[in-house]
Amino acid sequence: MIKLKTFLTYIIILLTTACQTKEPRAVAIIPEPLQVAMSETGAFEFSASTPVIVEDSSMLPAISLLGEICQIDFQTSWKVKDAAAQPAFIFAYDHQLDSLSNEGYVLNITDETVSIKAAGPQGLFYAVETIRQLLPADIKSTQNELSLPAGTITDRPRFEWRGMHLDVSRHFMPKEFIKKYIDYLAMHKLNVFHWHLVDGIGWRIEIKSHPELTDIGAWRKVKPDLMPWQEFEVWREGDKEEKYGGFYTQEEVREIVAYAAERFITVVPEIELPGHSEVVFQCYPHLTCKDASGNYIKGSGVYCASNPKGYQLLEEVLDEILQLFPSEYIHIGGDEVNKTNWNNCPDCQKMMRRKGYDAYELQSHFINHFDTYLKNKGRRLIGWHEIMEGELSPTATVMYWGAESGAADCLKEGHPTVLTTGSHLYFDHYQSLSPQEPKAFGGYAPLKKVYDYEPVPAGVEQKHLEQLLGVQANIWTEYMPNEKHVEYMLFPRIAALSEIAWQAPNTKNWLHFRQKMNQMLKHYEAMDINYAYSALRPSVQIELLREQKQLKVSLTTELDADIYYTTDGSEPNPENATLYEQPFLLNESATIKTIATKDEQVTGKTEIKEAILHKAAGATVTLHSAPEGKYASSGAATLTDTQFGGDKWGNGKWLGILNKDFEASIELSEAQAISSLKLSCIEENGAGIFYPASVEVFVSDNGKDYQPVGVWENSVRYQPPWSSTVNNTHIPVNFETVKTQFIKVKAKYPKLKEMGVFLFIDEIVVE
Ligand code: TNX
Repeated sequence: MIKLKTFLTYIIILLTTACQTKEPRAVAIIPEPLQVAMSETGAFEFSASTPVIVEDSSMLPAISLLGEICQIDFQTSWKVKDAAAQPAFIFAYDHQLDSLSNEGYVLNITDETVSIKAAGPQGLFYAVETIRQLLPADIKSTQNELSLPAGTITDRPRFEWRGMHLDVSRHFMPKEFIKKYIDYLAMHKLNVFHWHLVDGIGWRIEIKSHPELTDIGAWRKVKPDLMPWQEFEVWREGDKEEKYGGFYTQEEVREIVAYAAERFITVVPEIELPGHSEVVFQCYPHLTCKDASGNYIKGSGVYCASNPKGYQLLEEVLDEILQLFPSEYIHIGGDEVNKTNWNNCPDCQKMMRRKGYDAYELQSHFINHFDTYLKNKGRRLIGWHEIMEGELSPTATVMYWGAESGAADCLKEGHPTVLTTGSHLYFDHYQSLSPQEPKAFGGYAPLKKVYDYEPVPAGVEQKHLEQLLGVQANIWTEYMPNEKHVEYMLFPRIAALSEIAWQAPNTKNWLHFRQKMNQMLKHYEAMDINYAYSALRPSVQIELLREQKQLKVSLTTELDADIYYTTDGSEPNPENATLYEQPFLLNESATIKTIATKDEQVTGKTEIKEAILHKAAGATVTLHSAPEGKYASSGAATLTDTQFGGDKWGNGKWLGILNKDFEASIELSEAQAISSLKLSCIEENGAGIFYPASVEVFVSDNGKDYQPVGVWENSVRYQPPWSSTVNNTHIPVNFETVKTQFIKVKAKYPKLKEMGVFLFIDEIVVE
């Protein structure tokens, strides 16, 4: 029997094909080219003996890529103008194609030739990356019988800056992996590798004039049970603790920069200043501020802004950086500068008074110093958007990492800008809500959210839009100890990034992308890339049908997969479970267990979700304690909608009540016998979110006069150290069966002197 989903996929393919009259043969190229016109028939067949005709040695990067992809050492002939030998690959420059920019190309495939034309070598290289995707992913299995479908592809990128960042400070990544990373970027037609070489807990690049920076600063003490940034200390010769770290020698850096250049990738190095520099001060304590008694102030990770020695060290560092990196842009960090030290340092205070600065302007003084320094050396400064605080030099370029809603205002400041929008392009954030995801930074950026991101904000004048250089995604490695983990966070989201960065505006199409990803995942597999299964994990949506008192259950995966489920508590597998074809209804509570398969392979562990149809489901609730705006979810209705927020309190499904007791009353549609109320709560004490101190339940005959029926008291003492573990429970209040229509629940918050306290609640379960 043909599966409904497969059938629908056919229909989609037919429709897509029918709409694109010029594209009778579907091809799956990511990022989507500007124009694809495949012929109905015809193919170029080739082998190791097929000649490759080139004009000059500047074409070699494209040729060697072609050889690598096809796993063939092609015989290259030079400037054979008549191209008598056919079939042949013919690479040629065509300056008429300037309008496609240096990076665009025209790829024309016929039975006789593959003609690859571009205005420059970079375009030729990208044409070959497109060829990669016209060939089978598992090239070895083709046994050298290779063929390319006939047709013409004309292409050029949307943005000139198509970047991918990697933080190697929090966790060090070896040189060989950096090269792989560069290959991954090139494969997705990205052209900037932003290498975050310095941060508070590790200096990762050899500086010959200051060897301490890596002799000491590249190594830290491993402290069991602590995150690397907690109580950070460098490791020194003789220390007994285990050490962690690593750095790149200048020779290795040169090798990487050259490797990237052969793949048309500019390496933009980042040397953090004036903040995020704790490690520097463990090497050179005298570069921090001194307090009024002349003691160095520890802890804020910021250079003393009135000490010329700090500027001098950084200039000497930058002098070496400029020798190693030909990039026009040099990234100087500039984010999250803690200004407390400056406000407590008599010398910085004096300087601020003398110049009439506040702390923000002092920061600008620091940044602008290096803007001038770099400008005098023929380069440009780029920094995180906080450098705009104070009075930033107009020549500085900004890298924006705030939420999508702030991007327009950032552009209106008038600086050249790269958008690394934190709400969408932070690949250290979670890719799915499944408890199977490894620990990540708090945010949520699943594949489709990344894909749907449109970098050009509405309401920005053309003159400011012209300053938008492009887009970039960032990988911060606090929670990524090794390369495999970085790959997990990078893939498949890098594919979505490449479409945002390259594809012509307003032509994105999620269904088309979803279909193309089937082929791209095969490429990732053939390359042994540890891509995340997040987009192939079933997610369970439960909708309460209030009238019918039923639950409607829908199962989805972001990318194309088959989903199997059970509702009787048994473990699902493709043999015993039901193949999901359409939403189904539940008349009572059930445990829904799901798995997905892709190409017959199960894509992860079982996902389990409780569907709870309780007596207050859909009942009217009045919330007597207002939630905080950011954590208001759907207001009172959240509490009886049978939706559970899961283990991420910031996902918009939880109500967050700050520094007050929680109180809500429920009116059932008619009087019912009840004997328990469970308050579904989440805690993360380190984030100020606690379970209540007590929960009390009341009932009433008239909705006005309430009698207490049961209470639950928390036996835990609220005491630091506060854990950053997230727990999620249903706090039970059991009582003698009572028939009632009106229920009230009060939850007291624990009052703590040292911090604000949140209660997070998502459902009141009445049974
Ligand atoms: C903010 S984005 C930071 C990084 C962290 C990151 C974690 C930016 C310029 N600074 O230091 O690693 O958040 O998401």
